[in-house]
Formats: sequence, C-alpha cells, structure tokens
Amino acid sequence: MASEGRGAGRPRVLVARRVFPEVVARLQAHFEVDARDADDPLAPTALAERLQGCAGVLVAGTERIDAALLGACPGLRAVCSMAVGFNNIDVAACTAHGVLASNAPGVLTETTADFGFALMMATARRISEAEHWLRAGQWQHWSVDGFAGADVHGATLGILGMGRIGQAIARRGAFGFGMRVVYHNRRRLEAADEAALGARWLPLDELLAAADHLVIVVPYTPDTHHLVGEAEIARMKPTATLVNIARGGVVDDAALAQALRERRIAAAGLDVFEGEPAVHPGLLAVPNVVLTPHIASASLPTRRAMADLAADNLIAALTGGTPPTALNPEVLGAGMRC
Ligand code: 8YV
Repeated sequence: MASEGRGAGRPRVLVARRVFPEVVARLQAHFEVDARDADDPLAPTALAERLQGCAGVLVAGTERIDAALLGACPGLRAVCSMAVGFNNIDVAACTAHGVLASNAPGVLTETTADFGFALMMATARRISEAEHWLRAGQWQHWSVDGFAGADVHGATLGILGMGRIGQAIARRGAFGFGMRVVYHNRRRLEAADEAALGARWLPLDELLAAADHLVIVVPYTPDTHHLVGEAEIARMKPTATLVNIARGGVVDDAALAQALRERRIAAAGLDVFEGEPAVHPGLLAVPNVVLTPHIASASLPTRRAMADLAADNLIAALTGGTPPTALNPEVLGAGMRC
C-alpha cells in the first residue's frame, strides 16, 4: 500500500516486502514510501513495474536486482538489502548503471553463529528426530543407545568459509566447547588471527576428511556452486555431520540426500536449500536431517537491526550522506545516476 504524499519533491522509495512498521516510519521521515505489506517476493516484472518513479528500494535477500531491472527502472538510484548475502544483487550492473548497492553485514553475525551452532548440536544429538518420535507416541521405554548421536565437545569442528560468521562459530567451538577448529577459506587468515581463534587452515580435501562436524558459511557465487557435492561428501567420515547455513546451491542437495539415505555421513542440518522454499524431496524423506526455513538470522532484535541498517543505507544514499555498508561506494557523488 502506498503512503499518501507528505510534500512535493521528496524521493519515492519502495519497501519491497513487509518489514517492521518502525523502520517504515523512519523512511517516511525522508521519503514518499510505498511499503508492501506482503511476505512474498515480487516477481521481476512486477518489481520493475512497482519501482517506476522510485529512487530507492529496500529489499531482502530474495529480490533479483540485475541489469534488466536496472535498465527498466531509470529513476532507481539506490538498492539497499537487509541481508548480508548479496548473490541476488548484480553489483557490477549496479555500478555500471550508477546505482548504489548495499548489504547488511555485521549486525547478524553473532545471531547467525548462534543458530549455526544450535543446528550443529541439534544435528549431532539427533534432537529433531527424537522429538518427532516422542510426538508420534513411540516412547515406551528408555534404551541404552536410543538416539545416541555424536559428541560436540572435544570434537573436530570444520568450518568452510571463515568470514565474520565463520569466525564467530570458531570462537564458540574453540572456547565454549573445547573443539579442535580447522577451516578452509580461499584467503587464509593472518597467523595472529588464527592463533586468537585457535583455528588451523586446511586444504578443502583435508578439511572434509578431518571434520567431525562441518559447518558451511561461504557466500554463494559461481565459484561456490555445488562446492560440496558427491565427491566432497565422499571424503567425509561416515560419522560426520554437515550443516549448511550459507546459501542453497553451495551444497548439491540431491547428492546430500542420497548420502544421508545411504548413511555415508551420519546427519545434516540445513537452513538453506537449492530453489527454496522448495526442498528436495529426498531430504524430506530421510530422518537424519534437521530442516529449518532459512531462519539463521531470525532473532527479533537482529532482524530489526538488519532492516534498520538497510534503512540507514537508503537514507544516506538518497540524502547525500555516506551509506555505512555500501557494496559499491565508488558510485557515490558524480558516479551516481541523477
Ligand atoms: C536473511 C541471510 O534472513 O542475511 C542473509 O544473507 O541469508 C538471512 O540472514 C535473508 O537473506 C533475508 O532475505
């Protein structure tokens, strides 16, 4: 629903999906705001139509922002996302069109790391499987190996992707649970940072073979598409668990479902899926997987902080300020579309 005009000449912005009313109110202090009240993402053509006459847009991680959309929306000058992952935004195309793009790093790091750790623990200790069994009325007696899983404390934690969130998970593992932390990242951390985290770099093959619990936190790019597929899963221990809180597409879900069915690894915990919200039917059919609907950053304070940061970026970009987390700050000033 579009808000009524509050004064001629103010830029118009679109909030592409429902966010907190307080965040919309912050934007209304600066802009004419068309704030959608729906949770479904707009399809590309509907988004382009709705953006006509808009100078900015606040998006989540779901709306596709590419050259076609930017070409169809000549008035658009700023695209501000409340997600840290920005694989939905073609930043190079934004730069070429003089459109400021921003994401929302930092504010969700600890919340997302909490969730990654929780998912790893739920997976290792078979919490979902046990709860389903209990709810189904199957609890007649205690058994010595009933739902016996793997230990987390003292185990080897493998982290694939050592950015902010990977490092926050490493701290939890090393200092909270006495885990040996090994990681793989394209860029190795400085020795001092490795020492501070108690983490050791390994080549990917060695990481896969060493991890008792593998947590995947790499950004999704063409290079990380199916980074973990059949061959990589085959390198893992049959007792290992795999957690994906990165993006659908980093793991080959079909290969993972088959490995889980054949017990080639013990279990998986997945918050993200290829083609979500669809989930590979093979994953729905196996008991040894914990499935959550892309909620790693979903604590109320963090979701609010993410939306606020996107609003900060939008306000700064369109009022001559400095957006705090711009992805292409070089377009500011003379490079930005008028
Ligand atoms: C978001 C995320 O909830 O920030 C990210 O990259 O994956 C999640 O925290 C989601 O992308 C919002 O659309």
